[in-house]
Amino acid sequence: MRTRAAVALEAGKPLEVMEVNLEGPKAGEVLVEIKATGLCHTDEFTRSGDDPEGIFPAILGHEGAGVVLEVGEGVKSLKPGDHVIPLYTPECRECEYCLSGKTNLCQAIRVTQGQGLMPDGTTRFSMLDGTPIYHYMGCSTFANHTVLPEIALAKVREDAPFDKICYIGCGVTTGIGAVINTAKVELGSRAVVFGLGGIGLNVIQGLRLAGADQIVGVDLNDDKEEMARHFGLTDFVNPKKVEGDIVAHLVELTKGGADYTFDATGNTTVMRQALECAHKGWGTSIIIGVAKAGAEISTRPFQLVTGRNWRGTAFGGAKGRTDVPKIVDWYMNGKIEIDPMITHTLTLDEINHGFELMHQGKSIRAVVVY
Ligand code: NAD
Ligand code: DAO
Ligand code: ZN
Ligand code: ZN
Repeated sequence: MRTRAAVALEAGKPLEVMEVNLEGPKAGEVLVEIKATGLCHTDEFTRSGDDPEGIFPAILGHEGAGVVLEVGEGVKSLKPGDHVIPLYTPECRECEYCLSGKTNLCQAIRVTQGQGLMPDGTTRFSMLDGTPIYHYMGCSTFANHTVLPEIALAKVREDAPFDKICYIGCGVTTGIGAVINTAKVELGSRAVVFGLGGIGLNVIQGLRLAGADQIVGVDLNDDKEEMARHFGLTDFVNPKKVEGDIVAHLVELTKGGADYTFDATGNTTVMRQALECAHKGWGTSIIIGVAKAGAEISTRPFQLVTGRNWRGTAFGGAKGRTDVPKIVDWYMNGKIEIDPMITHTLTLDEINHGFELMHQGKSIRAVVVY
């Protein structure tokens, strides 16, 4: 079949909206009509050329929602008409990692996914002249139709709006999951969140859900404060306005250091600050942000000797097929909020404008509706 897609032809160039070929689903695969997709910072990381593992030409996008149109041989858990959210972290429920109960990093299709290929080592997308187009994070939601392995699709309820729940495919789950699955924040905790963008705001609503007493947000952009307060922020700090050391300021503000801190900036200097403002003896700092290629983190080992913990999280530690449908329920039942964070709705033809809004710090989430 043919479908419309925004194709990343080369690193650093705007996406080009065009017709592409899409082969039908092979065994264990599913054809999905994507109804909406969010634009995440990680798509921009790859589009811009900052991602050393970026492969081109590719169809980016990993934060989608849609409807199953066709299933390949052997697919048992999904049928045409089912509503689904693509998962860049699949859940096969059979590999050593899935069975460990200790991680969400299913490895069943890891190698081919990282190469921009389907599990059989080929692509389903191609240009009209036959040139293969690579998949991205196993999802490629910047195409109106895409093919995914069955294990990379979460089946969700049918009354949930696609233009909102697409955000659960990355940002919402990453932020809330970092709090609940990775940090396991307790009632009454004090927390500091660095970066109040599409991920940080969801860390904040996760902290409110977990019953944190103090939620400090740190951002260079004062405009981020108002939305963050809506989601549960109790204290806002702009480092540019702090006289002296930001770490000392945050330790004092949290009365000795935070129980939990989160980096949602991707900046390695910030990651160090986040670790060092965690409480001596027990504070845990979670890295969510994806740093530039080749970047390294550092601190004095004594920070760890004296009881601080440094950890990271991918997709908020969530097991996609199990946890994502529950998060959709939380949204539909009013337990979490998404709508105010969807600040812009665009057509596929306007997708490059979405990346401009991201750069200007004007959007939290821009969503393309097909
Ligand atoms: P965003 O651009 O919407 O938000 C980043 C925020 O950080 C902005 O508000 C910005 O003003 C602020 N900021 C930048 N530098 C800062 C500094 N030095 N001090 C304080 N604040 C600063 O980005 P996002 O979509 O929220 O993504 C955040 C990070 O999370 C990115 O690195 C992204 O790639 C990563 N991410 C990780 C996962 C994961 O599974 N680990 C998933 C999705 C995104
Ligand atoms: O299993 O080795 C692995 C890696 C899984 C990829 C997890 C990526 C999560 C962080 C990237 C940001 C996603 C938007
Ligand atoms: Zn993302
Ligand atoms: Zn697995």
